[in-house]
Amino acid sequence: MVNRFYCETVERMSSTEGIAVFSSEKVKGEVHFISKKQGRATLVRAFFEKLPSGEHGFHIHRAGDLRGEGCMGACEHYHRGKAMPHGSAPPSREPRHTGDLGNIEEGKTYTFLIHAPLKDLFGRSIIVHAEKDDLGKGDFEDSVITGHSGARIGCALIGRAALSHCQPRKTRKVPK
Ligand SMILES: [Cu+2]
Ligand SMILES: [Zn+2]
Repeated sequence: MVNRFYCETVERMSSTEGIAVFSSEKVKGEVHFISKKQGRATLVRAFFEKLPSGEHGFHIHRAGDLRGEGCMGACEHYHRGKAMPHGSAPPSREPRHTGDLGNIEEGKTYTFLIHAPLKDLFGRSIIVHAEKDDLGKGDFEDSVITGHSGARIGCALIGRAALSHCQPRKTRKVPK
């Protein structure tokens, strides 16, 4: 007989372990997180079915405190190791923050491998910005800090995903 422990183990090996859900009127989408390389790296897959037109800066931020207006409690970009200026998404080898994920647009699927354990991402947040991220290459004072990507128009907590026996009734599929 297949027991619950077996189901959970199989589930853990094969599917989404972490989830961030955006469900406001302007920003609707999901970001899925899967542990890789014995837990030393994390695969991040994002799909937004609704975003204002154009490109939008996209980052993992250090904190998960979503109190107040404008997602300011998310603090700065998530980073591990010695201090670096802001940069572009993986697999860029140039100086960057661990949580820098470049730009996203509505209706496209994005996949990144980031060098951080998933267990260190739980409780942090992921943010969609109003403007395009200049990837640290712009002339603005904040280009090397935030990519001059402007206001925070959507923020979501990175949480633990449901296992099959307690799946939410409606889940959006992230296209492969
Ligand atoms: Cu950001
Ligand atoms: Zn950054």
